[in-house]
Amino acid sequence: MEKKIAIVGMPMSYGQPHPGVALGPDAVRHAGLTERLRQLGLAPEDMGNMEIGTGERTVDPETGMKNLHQVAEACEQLAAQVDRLFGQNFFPLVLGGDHSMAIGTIAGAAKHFRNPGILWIDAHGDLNTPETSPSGNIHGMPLAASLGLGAEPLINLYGSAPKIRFENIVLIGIRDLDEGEKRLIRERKIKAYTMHEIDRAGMKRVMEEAIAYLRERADGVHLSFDLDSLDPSEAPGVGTPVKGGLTFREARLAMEMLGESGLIASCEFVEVNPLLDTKNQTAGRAVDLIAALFERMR
Ligand code: EXY
Ligand code: MN
Ligand code: MN
Ligand code: MN
Repeated sequence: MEKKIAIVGMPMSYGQPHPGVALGPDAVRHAGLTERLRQLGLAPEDMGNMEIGTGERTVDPETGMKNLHQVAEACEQLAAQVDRLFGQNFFPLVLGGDHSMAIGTIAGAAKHFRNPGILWIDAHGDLNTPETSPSGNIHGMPLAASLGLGAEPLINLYGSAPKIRFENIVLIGIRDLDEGEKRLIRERKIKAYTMHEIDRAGMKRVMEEAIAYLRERADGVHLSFDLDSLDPSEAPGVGTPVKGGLTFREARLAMEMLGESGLIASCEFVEVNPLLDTKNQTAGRAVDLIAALFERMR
């Protein structure tokens, strides 16, 4: 790969309730990320962790949203950092942190494309709005926010809404959707591959279709990879595990095919929580998948 990788840690935790997810970026570093990338002949530059406020946790009495302003502020900073790294011709590799951070990553990356695309690999849709969310947790809302749906401080941060178009996203691995998310996928005809479809067609076919779909529409694709897409037996260190997930081999094949596709311009690996993990296994799988993505990148 010609571009240099910039590693950015995003110790975001305000999007969900479990302590420990802010330690995710360092857990992935301890699992040997830079060493693995160096073995591939790459020379990643580690930019360290973003600074996140330590303000008290809040609940908006009207909408039930949790820590709205803390999330928005941190995402704004991340967007600026990702924007800057693109400007310096880096390939941003962002480590999370809870998935609410994707609002920032996508806002920064979207500035650099006419028609940005997103590949969202997750057990969840992350398509809730304050109206449909059962929890008020913003890590269940980042894809909706990037599409321009949800609270004003989230949808308009670092540029006006929407950051991406409905027809430019593909979801893979989903198996736990709330009613409002199902409705949105149906009504807006969002391209989504559930575990059922992966079981029937196989990951090879699903990735071929997803890659062809995005190649036709987008001029740059951001990969947002939630470790809870993996089966909890492979990745127990996540805040919202859902059984019946991807095997490591399926996920690795997906990363290899994506790397080969040459489509991906930036990526994030999120929701690693070492306090919920067993022997840092989930961070280890994150490193394996990141290596599989870059190993085949042109
Ligand atoms: N759909 C549920 C909610 O909105 O609360 C759970 C969301 C979990 C989101 C995560 C990490 O991908
Ligand atoms: Mn997620
Ligand atoms: Mn998830
Ligand atoms: Mn649910």
